[in-house]
Amino acid sequence: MTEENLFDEMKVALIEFRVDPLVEMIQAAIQKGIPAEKVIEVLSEGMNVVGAKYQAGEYFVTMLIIAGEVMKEAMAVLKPHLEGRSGGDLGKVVLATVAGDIHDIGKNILSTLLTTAGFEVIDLGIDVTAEDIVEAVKAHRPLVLGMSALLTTNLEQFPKVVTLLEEEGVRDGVKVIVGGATVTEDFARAAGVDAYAKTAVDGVNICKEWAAATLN
Ligand code: B1M
Repeated sequence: MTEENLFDEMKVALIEFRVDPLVEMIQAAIQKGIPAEKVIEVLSEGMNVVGAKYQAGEYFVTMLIIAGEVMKEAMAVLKPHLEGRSGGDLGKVVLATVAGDIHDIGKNILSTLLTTAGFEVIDLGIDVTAEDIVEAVKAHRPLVLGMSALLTTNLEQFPKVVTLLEEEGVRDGVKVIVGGATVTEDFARAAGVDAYAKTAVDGVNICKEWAAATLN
């Protein structure tokens, strides 16, 4: 089977919630030497198809929940294969899914990748208010604040947090990065954050650049 065929089959297994074949294909991909990060990218594309099917009325909310569980099983298989180091010596990152939003799969992937890259991650979880996010920044003084949002109705939380960081006098001390399926570069720029990342891998690379600039 070619890599492209394997990736297509993986997406189909995810979309049809067939966990065992998906796990077998992930293991086959790893054995072929395909990086775990690439598999995450492929599965994320599969989740977008699940979302499109939901939007088209073909899938219901229960199916979104099941897809989320299948994705978590896949991540458990991939986690040991993510390249990494430990120690958190690249700096602290505070992460949160914004208020009103409970989507956490992308945030959790980012958290795992940041940890294996050498960051210390303080994960505030889901549905976190702007006030709590800013309190965490004041308490932990991280190098980076990362916010994830998947509902367009809740993207307004990004500028709200930025304004609050400014009001509390801590905006200059922290780099702010945002991401999530419905976030766009234009929206992120208008929200006053420092960076937008389309994928978790892009997000980690941006954080690494910031860490390097600070450590040099
Ligand atoms: Co919901 N959901 N959902 N959902 N869900 C979306 C987001 C949606 C786009 C589906 C659709 O209609 N096409 C839609 C939002 C529409 C919109 O606002 N424009 C939607 C909706 C409407 C809803 C509900 C309102 C449904 C309802 O109840 N009627 C409800 C809202 C609940 C709430 O939050 N208050 C809801 C609920 C759920 C579940 C709980 C059932 C489940 C989430 C389970 C969980 O997270 N534990 C779920 C799921 C699974 C999805 C879809 C299908 C998949 C999301 C996902 O996990 N993708 C999603 C469709 C889609 O995304 N296209 C959808 C895989 C994940 C790896 O991708 O999180 O984007 P993502 O992360 C990527 C990148 O974006 C990036 O890295 C990751 C990997 O590269 N990234 C970052 C993410 N955060 C980052 C932060 C960074 C950097 C990169 O820096 C800080």
